[in-house]
Amino acid sequence: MTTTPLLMGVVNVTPDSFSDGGRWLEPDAAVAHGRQLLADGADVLDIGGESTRPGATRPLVEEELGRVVPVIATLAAEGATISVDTMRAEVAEAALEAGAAIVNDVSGGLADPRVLAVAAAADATYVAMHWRAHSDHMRDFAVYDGPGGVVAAVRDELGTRVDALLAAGIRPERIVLDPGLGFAKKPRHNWELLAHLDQLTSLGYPLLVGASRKSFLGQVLADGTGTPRAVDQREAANVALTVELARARVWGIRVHDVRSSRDALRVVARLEQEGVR
Ligand code: PMM
Repeated sequence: MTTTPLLMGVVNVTPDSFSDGGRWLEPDAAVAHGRQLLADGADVLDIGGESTRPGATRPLVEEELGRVVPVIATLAAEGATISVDTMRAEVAEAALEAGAAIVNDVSGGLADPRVLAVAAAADATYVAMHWRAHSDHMRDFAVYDGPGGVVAAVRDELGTRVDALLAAGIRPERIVLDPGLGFAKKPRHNWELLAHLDQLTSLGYPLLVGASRKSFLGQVLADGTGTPRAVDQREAANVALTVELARARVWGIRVHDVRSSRDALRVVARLEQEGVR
């Protein structure tokens, strides 16, 4: 039996995302990009209208709605499984009405607690990511001095979010957790979390992980002068993580370049057929 994780392809309908801001802002461009990601082997399209890059300011809710809803409606009508990347109840509700099946909330319900009732009412899958603050000041919250460091803190804080999700009526089988790489985390925090995902899995819920193009990969690939590798040249490192995440049995992997991670997952699955692990 293979246990290939789901591949979630990112469609950022934003002017300012760190990796691809502005490229898919027009609805037609976003839809075309989504179709290409599906052709490349995406299981799910994660469509978002708010950039969460460090320092980003928030769009108006009307702007966010206008960016994502038409794109979701078109791609969902074509049969795609859609996740909406939003922290707002209003956007989640409109996205679910337009055909989305998953609410991917990077704040785990902290930014707008009403999102939990929206997900519960629709019986949607709900991804709760570890988060401490909005992007304009999240760097101030990258402090993990307690016993057990970042892994224990993220585990505890996600556990508290699970309590809130269940209290809001989200069914346990609809819950997915995410360590939130890069969100109020320094590079070493991201690596520690990746090295100890088993401690998060022990909460009893599937995991989604997004490392694609993030700055901690740029930093590990820095040149001799310490200059980080450019955003568009981090893909081989990301694919290495895709392999590791598959072997760690995560539920899903969030990536920008679906084709390369799909290829890697095929290799992992083929080796599993031979009895590897
Ligand atoms: N990262 C980003 C946006 N949304 N959602 C989840 N669940 N996990 C993540 O790690 C995550 C996310 C930031 O990356 P982007 O700006 O390239 O989309």
